[in-house]
Amino acid sequence: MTSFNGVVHIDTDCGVDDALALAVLGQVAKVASVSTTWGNCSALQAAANARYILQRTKAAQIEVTPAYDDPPTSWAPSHVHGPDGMGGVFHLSPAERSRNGDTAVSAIVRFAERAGKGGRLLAIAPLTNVAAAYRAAPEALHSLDRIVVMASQGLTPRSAWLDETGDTNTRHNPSATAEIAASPLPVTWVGIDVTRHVLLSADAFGESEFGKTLRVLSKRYGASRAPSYGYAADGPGWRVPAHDTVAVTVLLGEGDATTAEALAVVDRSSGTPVLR
Ligand SMILES: [Ca+2]
Repeated sequence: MTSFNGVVHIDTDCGVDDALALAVLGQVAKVASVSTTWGNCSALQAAANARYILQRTKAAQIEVTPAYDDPPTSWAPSHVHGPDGMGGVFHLSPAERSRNGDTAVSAIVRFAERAGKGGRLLAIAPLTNVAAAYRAAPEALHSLDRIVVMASQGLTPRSAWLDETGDTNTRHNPSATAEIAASPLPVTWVGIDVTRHVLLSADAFGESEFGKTLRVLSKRYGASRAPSYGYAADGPGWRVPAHDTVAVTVLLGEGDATTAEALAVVDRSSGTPVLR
């Protein structure tokens, strides 16, 4: 499936679509390390969620390091992902802080220093950790082969849909996104104007126990998205958007992304920050 043979670090706020991306990447790539940040849920909750998913893949032994910074007071969990980020399907308790004092930022920097051109970073969360890692060790992050970010929108016309549903990762931390967009890092942006068109149906999950679990998880999420995406909430027309998994395919070299060169600013004109 993949043309990329190196190692991968994943930075995630492990919600439902992150879970599917981790499940795919954990099976087909060499995942070296994982860090979490707040976004769909808290960073400690995201760590518990990511561990739960990765334990069912070939990446079962991989260290998951949460950030310890709390979300801003303006943050609240979305109704789409629920308080635990996974729609309440698994009832997982948040992870505990790591005893060795390691941080999400140091995990990213260490990965970049070790992997260099043999490494790719998948960022499927607000860019809080990635921007902090860049500030701490810009040359290390620049040495990576590629950083694939699920955020932004290409130069398609803005829409009411984007204003309402759009670029969650940018919306949660626009200054971190702007910082990475303005950097010389080797970033490939996978925009929501592309990922929104990749919709999975029930048969995409297969009939393994893990596949069935992911289908249950995805079905609730998909149903909650049905009104804004325009598919059926139930029955054979049921679908679920695969945002983060599209970023995985780009990271693995299986497809091209929205834009790489043209974007640089966060558009705040409607009150909904969007990278363009
Ligand atoms: Ca995410």
